[in-house]
Amino acid sequence: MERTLAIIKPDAVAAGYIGEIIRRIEEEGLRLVGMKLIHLQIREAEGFYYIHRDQPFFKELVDYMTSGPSVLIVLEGVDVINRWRKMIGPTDPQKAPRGTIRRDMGVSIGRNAVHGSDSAESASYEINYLFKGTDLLS
Ligand code: IDP
Ligand code: MG
Repeated sequence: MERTLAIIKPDAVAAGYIGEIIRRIEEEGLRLVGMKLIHLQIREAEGFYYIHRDQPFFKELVDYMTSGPSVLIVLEGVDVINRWRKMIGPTDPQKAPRGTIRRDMGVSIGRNAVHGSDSAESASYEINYLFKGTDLLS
C-alpha cells in the first residue's frame, strides 16, 4: 500500500473540474484518505516546490499555484503513485495522451490542472508538508 499527494490546481478549480477529477479518482478505485480546499500562500507554495527553486519557471509556478484555491488530496492504494501519474499524464498537456486529466483539462505546461507526487520520497515530503497526521484517515 502506498500514498500519494494529488492537487487539483487553481486553474482546474476555477474551471469547475473538481467534480470530474474526483469522479475519475473514484472510478479508478483509489481511496481518499485526506482532502481540503485551501488557497496556498506564497511561502507555502515556495516550500512545496523548493526542488524547483532554481528553475527559470519558478516564479511563474508560485504565482500560478497561489492564484486561487486548490484542492489537496491524499490518495491510498496499491501502486497509487504510478497509477495517479498515469491518470494525469505528462507535464505538458499538449504531449499528454487522450483520456488523461492533463490532456482533457490542462491548458499549457504552466497551467496543467493537477499535481501528482513522482516518487515515494516526494509523496512523503509533500503529504507531511501539507497535512497534519491527524487530518488523514488511518
Ligand atoms: P510534474 O508536475 O509533471 O511533476 P515538474 O517538472 O515537477 O512536473 O514541474 C512542476 C510544475 O511546474 C509543473 O506541473 C508545472 O505546473 C510547472 N512547470 C514545469 N515546467 C514548466 C515550464 O516550462 N513553464 C512553466 N511551468 C512549468
Ligand atoms: Mg514533479
